[in-house]
Amino acid sequence: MKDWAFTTTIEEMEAATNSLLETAQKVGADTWQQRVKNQTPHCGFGESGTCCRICSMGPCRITKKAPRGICGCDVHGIVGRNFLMFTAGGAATHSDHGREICHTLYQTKPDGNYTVKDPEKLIRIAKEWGVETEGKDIYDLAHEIAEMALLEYGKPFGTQRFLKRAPEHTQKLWHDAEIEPRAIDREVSQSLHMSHMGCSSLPEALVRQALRAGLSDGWGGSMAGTEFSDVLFGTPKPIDTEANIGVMEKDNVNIVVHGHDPSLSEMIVYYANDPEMIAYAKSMGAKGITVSGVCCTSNEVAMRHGIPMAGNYLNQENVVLTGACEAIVVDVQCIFPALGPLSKCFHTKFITTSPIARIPDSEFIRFSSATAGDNAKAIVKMAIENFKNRKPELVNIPNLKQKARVGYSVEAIVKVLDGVANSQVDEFGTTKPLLECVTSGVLRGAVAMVGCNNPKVRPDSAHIGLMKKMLENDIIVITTGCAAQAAAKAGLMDPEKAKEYCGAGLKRVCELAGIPPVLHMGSCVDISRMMILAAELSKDSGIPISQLPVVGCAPEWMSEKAVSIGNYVVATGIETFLGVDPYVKGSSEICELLTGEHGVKDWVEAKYVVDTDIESLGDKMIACIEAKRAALGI
Ligand code: MSK
Repeated sequence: MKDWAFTTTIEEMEAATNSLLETAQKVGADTWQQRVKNQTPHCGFGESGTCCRICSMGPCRITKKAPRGICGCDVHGIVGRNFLMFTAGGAATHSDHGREICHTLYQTKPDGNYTVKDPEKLIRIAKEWGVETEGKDIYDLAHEIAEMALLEYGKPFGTQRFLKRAPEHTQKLWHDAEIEPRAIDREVSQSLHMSHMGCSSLPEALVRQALRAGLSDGWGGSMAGTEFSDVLFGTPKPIDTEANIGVMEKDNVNIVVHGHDPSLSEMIVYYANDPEMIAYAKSMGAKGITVSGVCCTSNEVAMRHGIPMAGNYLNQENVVLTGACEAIVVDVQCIFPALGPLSKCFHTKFITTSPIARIPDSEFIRFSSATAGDNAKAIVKMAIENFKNRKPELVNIPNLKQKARVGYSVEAIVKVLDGVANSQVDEFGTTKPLLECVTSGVLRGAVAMVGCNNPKVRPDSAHIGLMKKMLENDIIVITTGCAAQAAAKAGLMDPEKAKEYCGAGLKRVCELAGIPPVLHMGSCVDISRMMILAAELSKDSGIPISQLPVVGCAPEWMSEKAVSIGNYVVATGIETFLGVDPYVKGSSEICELLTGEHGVKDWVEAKYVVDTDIESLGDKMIACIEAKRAALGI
């Protein structure tokens, strides 16, 4: 076992949090650590998925004495419906994020708030969709493609356009299993229809629709979110940044962006760098302006501008507890309502911006693409003017940060790995160098590690522990979301330091390509990038996705979105390992369908593995990768 001397340990992160919790106590602030205690133990019916409250005859809770709800639904139907509703919530959320991005694309104009930053990508997608591009103005094309993308949400006939990106083998599996997603809104809506009182209670039908709704997210709404964010804001390229709470700066105005939609944070970043705003901050006694981020909004601006990452999901209260946060500006998703009352204990302005995320005790500045510049400027100004209200005796920014190289879009990965082997590359590049590393055994395989934090798991310990284990075993890690930020905070994205902890093969690849062994691929919607990468690897090798030595893992997941993600990753043929139970253990039939050898595995050639013992989860992941290698004879 290596001595991970250069990384930031979980203990150091906890010590930093504890010092912030002392401030919380001083000012009488409520924190999630306390609320977890108040909520423990959790309801056993809820945890096993056996509580039904979809009509007003109940709620019905299934026990040995009462094996059916009042309508007669058994435990398998109840657990299955709950699982499907969870998925629909996640698919709706990710996809609606994608829809907002499409609307923003529709608003682009040469001198507007939003412009087309990656015209090549736009043209590539247009060609893929059979749209004539020759001689067309790029903004006319942007508007045409945006409208086509928006129609994917409600088209009356046909299936999602992006499905054609999958290998033919995968497309056939989806077709045969009848899980090809049609219009995105239709899949969400049909999921809620099926789980309504008096509709489906057949486990197989519920799980099949859960996969279909998940696919409408991963190969529909999320993919639109990612692709058109790239068109709007630029396709990420490797860029250096820093991560952990110490990126906030004591003498500067600190603005923290939090949420998911880059349309807002891009503008905040732009105006925070405006010389006029910097001069204004100086006139207010600050040395400058620091924008940092939390959750996926942070990933978006880190990948494109090198904006530092202050923390992930369970760190969102920490940024306020530093006493040095002038404004925490949020858009949508993963935002604790607790930030309202917490901010009131400090001078912090808690600014909500979206009609989709209205939260008590916040200041609401409605953000829209038409007025984006003015909105962002007003927010930055508000933060600057709040600097003077700081209480110096409450300021405590723990000195914890690590360097991180981020920005590994599929395009970037293909490009950097081309330096490792001398394969021929076509116009858009190829994954062949990566495949050569895997088939030769230099790399044993890859893990896509994604997802949130969850107080049920010691924060970040599962992400970081599993990543270290993979690196030592020559397994490269690709990551998004809060898992990515966990890696960055620990130092696993510092190419110089992290390579020292890899097995010999992975270390060599990292040195030759100048990459860290844990690759930051973006935010939650960017898991669609991982699907594209898997599809390209399969097409370039002729090996079905399910046979590649690649697995997915969400060891600390918590949100409905994560269940939707899990469903589309599994449905894409990638075995997916969870460290938190998805509220299904109350039904042997649903568990069998999701984790057995003859459920979803028969339809899509992959399944879930759930193990809350993280060490054992890691062993199973490695065993799965090695078994796939053995089956391929490599
Ligand atoms: S932000 S969904 S806590 S990864 Fe995408 Fe993090 Fe999970 Fe939110």
